[in-house]
Amino acid sequence: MNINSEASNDISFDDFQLQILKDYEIAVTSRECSLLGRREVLTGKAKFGIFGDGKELPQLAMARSFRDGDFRSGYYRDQTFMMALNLLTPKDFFHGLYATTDITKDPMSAGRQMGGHFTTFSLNEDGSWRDLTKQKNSSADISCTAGQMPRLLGLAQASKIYRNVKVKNSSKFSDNGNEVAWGTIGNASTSEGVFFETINAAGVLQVPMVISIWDDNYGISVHAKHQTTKEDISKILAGFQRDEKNKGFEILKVKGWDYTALIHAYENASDIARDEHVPVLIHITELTQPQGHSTSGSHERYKSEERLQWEKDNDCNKRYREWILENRIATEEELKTLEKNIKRLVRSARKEAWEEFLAPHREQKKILVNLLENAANSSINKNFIAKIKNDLIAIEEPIKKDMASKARKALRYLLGESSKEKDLLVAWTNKFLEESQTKFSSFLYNEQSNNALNVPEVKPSYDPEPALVDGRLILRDNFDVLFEKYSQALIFGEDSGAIGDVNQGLEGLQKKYGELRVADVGIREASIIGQGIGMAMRGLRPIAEIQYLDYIFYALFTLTDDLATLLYRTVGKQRAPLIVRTRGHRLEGIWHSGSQMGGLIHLLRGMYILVPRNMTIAAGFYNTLMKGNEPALLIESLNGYRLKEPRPNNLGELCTPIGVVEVVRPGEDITLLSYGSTLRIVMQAANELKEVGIDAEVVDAQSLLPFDLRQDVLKSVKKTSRLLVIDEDVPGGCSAYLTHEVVEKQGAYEYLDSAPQTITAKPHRPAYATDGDYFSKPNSEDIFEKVYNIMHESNPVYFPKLR
Ligand SMILES: Cc1ncc(C[n+]2csc(CCOP(=O)(O)OP(=O)(O)O)c2C)c(N)n1
Ligand SMILES: [Mg+2]
Repeated sequence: MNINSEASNDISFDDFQLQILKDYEIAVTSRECSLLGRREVLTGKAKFGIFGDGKELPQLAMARSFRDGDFRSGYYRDQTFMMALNLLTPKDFFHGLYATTDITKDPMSAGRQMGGHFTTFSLNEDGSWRDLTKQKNSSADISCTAGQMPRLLGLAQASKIYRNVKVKNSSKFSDNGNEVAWGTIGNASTSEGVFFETINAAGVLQVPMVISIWDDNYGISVHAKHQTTKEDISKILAGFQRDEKNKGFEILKVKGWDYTALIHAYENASDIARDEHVPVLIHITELTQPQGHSTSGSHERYKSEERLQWEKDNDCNKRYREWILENRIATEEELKTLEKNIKRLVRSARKEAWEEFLAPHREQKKILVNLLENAANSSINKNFIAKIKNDLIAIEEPIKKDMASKARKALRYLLGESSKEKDLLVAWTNKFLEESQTKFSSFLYNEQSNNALNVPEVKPSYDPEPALVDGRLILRDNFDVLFEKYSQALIFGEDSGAIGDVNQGLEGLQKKYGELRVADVGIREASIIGQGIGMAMRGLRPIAEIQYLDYIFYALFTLTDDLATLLYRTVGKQRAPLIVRTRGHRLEGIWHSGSQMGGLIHLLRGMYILVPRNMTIAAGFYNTLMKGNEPALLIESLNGYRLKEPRPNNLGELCTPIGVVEVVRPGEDITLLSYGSTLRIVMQAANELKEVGIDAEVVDAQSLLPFDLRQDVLKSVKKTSRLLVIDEDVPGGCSAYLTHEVVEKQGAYEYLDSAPQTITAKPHRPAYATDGDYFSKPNSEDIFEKVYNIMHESNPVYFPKLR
């Protein structure tokens, strides 16, 4: 549908005039920030700048239709939208540019993200939820193009859930599902696969999502002809348009300089999405980049003279101004006065922000100069320290690094001396480093008391003669209790609904809890995770299922860029307690035996990663996670669903502690640390080793992130003096991580009588069938022989050579 210019008919003409001038004021303010922002980078005050110039007008229209409770999931061009909603002031804007590490000054990320990444607070200081229905919400941006798409789907789907499922205590999150999730994306970023994946999923799910495409014909220097078939994204998406017979999208196309058409389109989109829960796509064409893509280059290098001239003539702010004059909404004189005032206001906001950015640094500088002077005067290396002090004095606009570096270098000249002055310098340095480090490193994980790590253990309890049942039944019955207990819990994945997952761990639960809470979804891992992230950000407790661990890589970018960094990049102001359920480790062949734990534990810092060896422990982990607030990846043992386990009588209640290892077999001679499916093989080898007089202690890591917070493995090594880590990842993968944890972090090297060693899978993928497994993954003979050789090396007489 092409939208024609026509005034919105919901408000009076006087009000409309006022609105127009207010919008013009915001457009000019935002533009002035962009222009000055670029200068701040070019003069060296800020490191990088990417701005919203050339995209002002459609964002004003979007802001007009955005209501309390709504969510934005967008990208770095959206400063005008944020300003229109009073969520970003010019001063905030400059603080973001300078990277001020104070959240009250840079509310977007306390300096952690570059400018242009927009956030609102979902959480109070104590970690409790704010009332999200009483504020306008922006989910925290990430830089990765189209990375905002998966989460957008979940933010929209939450409304659908709240409208159709009875969720207890949901008043802070939704008013009957009336909230719209608003996405924004650049034209070139629609080339990403996840854009198409998400669009398709939103059409299938019919969720209230309005996605705007800011089309300026370029993605940095690359023209639309290299990006988009027919150079026209709405044209090629036309097949998604809904009609009388089929559900789908409403697709609108509007020119980015046409104010009335924009206002009309956004009102229309808002109504369709909000009332009908139909997704809407708005293609905004003819946008420009007055200053090029970012501060990293100039667009004169790659745009033709004609294009540059066209952009000047069609700059949305310029055309808006012309339209205001043509329609006599204001005079030239009035606009000039307005523009002059705005210039002054933005300049003073910039000045104030810069002064505020520097103020705490200058204060610390004064203290440090004093300390250095006193230390110099009391030292035999007076001249060297005085030089450092003078160098610091010469830095007029100091940053933290200047002070940290100078203080630490000065201390080298005080080696071996002892004085009160030195002690004071040491104390200042330690405190300064600690406080500064916190500003950059806090909130990788939840630092509040509502953390799953604080959930007390509840051991499984058993009837006197418990039934031995398939592992999958333990999971199923545990999920049953969870869904009963938590009305905000829901699970979805490929085959998770009607058949109750590929291993029947959810058998019958869709019938009981409905198709929205136990749901089948398309084959689209990235947006499955996105669904989970978005819903978790709106107070639901989703469990997103990735059918096999081997396929998590199709979602890995969303997990690592979005979910794992969310708490960190918002300095604890937003969270998504999403549980990712999957199954992995050895089963059959290259694509169903993955145990790529090294990759995952490195890429997913910020999440918990749990690898239970059986389904009772897995059930306990789910229960613990539901009581906490952290995102987690839980990998069930793929070959454990049909193994018999005694059925606990406290399913839904038992809680496995996170970050705690379990000694599964006590022993004296060597510590065998393992996890997951491999652990069963380690146990078999340990029993066989007993026959040759080797008494191995077997420890199940269970929780890789975090690992062994009580340092129980160290206790084990203190007793055995030997350590072998066994897993089925590649050499140097997770086994190297575990060895680092035990030997270096826990300090076990002091107690070792033999070199710490690892047994892993081969570096290639696991080959098919039983022999493929035997020769690809560690087997019990490998473990037996490795342990035997370690013992042989330490006592060749008692343990003669084996082969
Ligand atoms: C996944 C990913 N690939 C590449 C980049 C580098 N990059 C940043 S912006 C950009 C161009 C985006 O163009 P478009 O989507 O049209 O947005 P515009 O900047 O034109 O508004 C690229 C390639 C990135 N940030 N993320
Ligand atoms: Mg573009």
